[in-house]
Amino acid sequence: MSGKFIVIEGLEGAGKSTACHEVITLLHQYGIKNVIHTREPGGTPIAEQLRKLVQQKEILQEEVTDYAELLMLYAARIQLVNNIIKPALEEGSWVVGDRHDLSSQAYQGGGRKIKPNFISYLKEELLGDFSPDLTLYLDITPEISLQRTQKRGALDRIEIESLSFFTRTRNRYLTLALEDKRIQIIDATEKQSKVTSELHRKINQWLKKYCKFII
Ligand code: T5A
Repeated sequence: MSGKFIVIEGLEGAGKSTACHEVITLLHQYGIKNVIHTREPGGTPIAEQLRKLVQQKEILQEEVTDYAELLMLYAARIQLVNNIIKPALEEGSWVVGDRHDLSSQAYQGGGRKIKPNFISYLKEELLGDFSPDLTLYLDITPEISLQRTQKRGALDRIEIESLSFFTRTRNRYLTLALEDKRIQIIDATEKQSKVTSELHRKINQWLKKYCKFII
């Protein structure tokens, strides 16, 4: 595959949407014109339907079990990876993803306390060795996350979870990020302009190291 896959991760309100746009603009400035923007769950007709099932508070008046949630997220992911992301990378396009597999490890593994081994098994079976070239994890506290999402209005099925759920999710993000050199942490509690300049610095550094042909 000749394109690259860059993923932005973080809790609700971490600034992922803004960061995705910044990364795409920066790539365009480097002359990388074919850049696709994806989001998870979502990004294909089936995956968007699954997104609704995962996020809506009252789906057919039936409780969503933790395992059903996990499996719906992986169903959405595999639709997106196989039908959109892999073909795009093979054509030489770059993909900037708003969330990917790390979200499941953090939210379902950390937040929901599903055994990490089971999630790793699903990942291995469904995605094999496919993984992002670079992940930028925007780190905020659950308290700041809550403040920012509450400002936006009505909360969805996951956003109404407890502070301890988001604390476990954040802790899992941090643990995984520290174990993997392809995941970089950005302090996203800072004001927007500072977060953006740190994002630029990290991307520039990474492009210089791994994509020498660009600079
Ligand atoms: N999920 C998803 C799982 O549980 N497991 C999985 O495997 C996957 C893939 C998806 C939901 O699904 C869950 C996690 C989620 O609950 P989503 O569409 O990714 O949802 O939605 P959110 O994460 O909820 O997206 P948000 O829009 O809330 O977050 P963003 O994109 O991180 O934040 P953004 O850029 O929209 O900013 C939110 C607000 O904060 C402000 C912005 O101006 C905006 O108002 N803000 C800042 N304010 C001050 N200082 C800063 N530095 C700021 N940065 C942003």
